[in-house]
Amino acid sequence: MEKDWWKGKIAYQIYPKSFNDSNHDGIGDLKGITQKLDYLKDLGIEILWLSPVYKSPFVDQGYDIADYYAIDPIFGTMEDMDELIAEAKARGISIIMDLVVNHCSDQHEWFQKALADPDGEYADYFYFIESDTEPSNWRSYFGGSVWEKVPNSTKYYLHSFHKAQPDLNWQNPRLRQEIYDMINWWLKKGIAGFRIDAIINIKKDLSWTSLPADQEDGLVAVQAALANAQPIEPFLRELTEQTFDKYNAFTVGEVFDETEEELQFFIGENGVFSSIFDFKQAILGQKGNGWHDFDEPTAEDIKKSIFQVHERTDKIGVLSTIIENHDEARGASHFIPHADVDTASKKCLATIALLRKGIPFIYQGQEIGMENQYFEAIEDYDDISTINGYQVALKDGLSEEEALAVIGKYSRDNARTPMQWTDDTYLGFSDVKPWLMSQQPNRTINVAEQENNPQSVLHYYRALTGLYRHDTYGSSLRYGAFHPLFEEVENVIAYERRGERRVQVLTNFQAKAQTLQLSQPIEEVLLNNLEVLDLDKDDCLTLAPYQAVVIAVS
Ligand code: TEU
Ligand code: CA
Repeated sequence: MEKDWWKGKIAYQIYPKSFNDSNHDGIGDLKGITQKLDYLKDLGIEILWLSPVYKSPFVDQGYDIADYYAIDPIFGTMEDMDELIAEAKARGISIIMDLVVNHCSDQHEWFQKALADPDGEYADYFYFIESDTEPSNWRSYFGGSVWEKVPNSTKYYLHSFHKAQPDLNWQNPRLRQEIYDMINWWLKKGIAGFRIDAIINIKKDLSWTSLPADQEDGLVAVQAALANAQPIEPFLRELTEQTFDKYNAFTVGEVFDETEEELQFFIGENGVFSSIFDFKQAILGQKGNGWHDFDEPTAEDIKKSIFQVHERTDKIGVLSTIIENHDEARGASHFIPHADVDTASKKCLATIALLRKGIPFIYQGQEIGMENQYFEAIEDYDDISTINGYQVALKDGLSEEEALAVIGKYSRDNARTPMQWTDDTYLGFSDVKPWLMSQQPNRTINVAEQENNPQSVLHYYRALTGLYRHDTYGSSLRYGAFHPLFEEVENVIAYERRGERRVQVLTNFQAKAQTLQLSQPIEEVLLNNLEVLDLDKDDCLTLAPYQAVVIAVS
């Protein structure tokens, strides 16, 4: 297999609990995914990332792993997994799994053994710290202290996320070896690589030094302590050499806030990962005080962010790009102004996202333009982070109604509801009540309807991914350089992909028309999200609101 086999490919993320239920229990499963592989192939998918399917108590929806070598029974069996890998492969689709090794579940055998003997060898798989009181004032990602008392002991253990997700001690060579063995076991099985969860958190400030509080609870976000942590490089270098390198695996790291230097280390020549996600657009407008303190991103913000990201990164390595994932609001609801959300604007957003340089990850349902979901009450939400976000908003003085509105916008459950296959009672996802569902799903958005509608968002996504396979222009879109165009024209997001050929992507991300003077004649129109093309004899192209046009120039 070629070294960089994954470059220029199109990826898709599945949230297994909510993709397709094959055995009538209201929970998506592996057989359900296998049944939909032809759908994914038709969509042009080449890499498939599964969010965790390992054995788990699901406190954080599978990101709390109780056994890395087992499939959770709600998803099926190891045979189902082998079948999925083989069937995907037969369709030219590589499967990557979620690698969650900053922490495991408190139900994992290692942690159970550690609890049984807080001074024994397994305690050293975790951070068990002797202390009269919490060793530091760090706040976990899901709220509250990162420290929890070890029962029947004078020690505390560290959890950067939920208390049911104890952090693993990467200082311990035995723990590291266990992780490498597990990774190699999966790679040997035939998976093509991993998306690597929360990986920057494996480094710790081992002096457990408290920092100035950033909120009234006296705590400080645990991220702040990463600045004083021991270097992460030796761990990741060893990880890669012991595992991924041997299998030529594709790896994509979940990395936030990387410095220029770290970028080199992660994805540069000799980088430890194949790629990392570009989260710069996802976090636009975040001010660090919680979901209730958030500025909505404008078209200009999005454009500046994308241009800056490519300027900074393309000379170093390959990014994986998203507009949404299982931790974010739906892209259509997040990036398009509320009044403008429709088929045209969704296609416009899709054009920008899929044709920019990098490996685009389409999140399940994005390809039909699924939007944020309505939940009536806080009790209807499942996600622990949402419940925390709600409490933080209340503490900051918002009314219950206001707090609910805020989480309605940013809750992770917006993206975690069932995939909408049909307009049936349970959306063609299941024939019984799904594990999570909005009281008022927008049933008009569904695969069955869009299959029959050539103007649909789904057909448009197929056309976009079809361009990657275009005989003449495909390779320029997959591998070509990224050059901003019309940077100074407000609310126009446009760029050229330049490889052997030149392809220009011109989008008007606003509710009013905008004229562009093209610098050369159009050779061929490769894609247009509207029926009209307003071009005069002097190569003045007037884009209608949310029009997206992809053209070839010589
Ligand atoms: O997310 C890590 C992370 O730092 C954030 O995305 C965070 O979970 C989110 O902003 C809180 O609202 C990864 C996974 O993607 C996420 O689903 C898990 O909950 C988390 O790790 C813990 O494994
Ligand atoms: Ca099921």
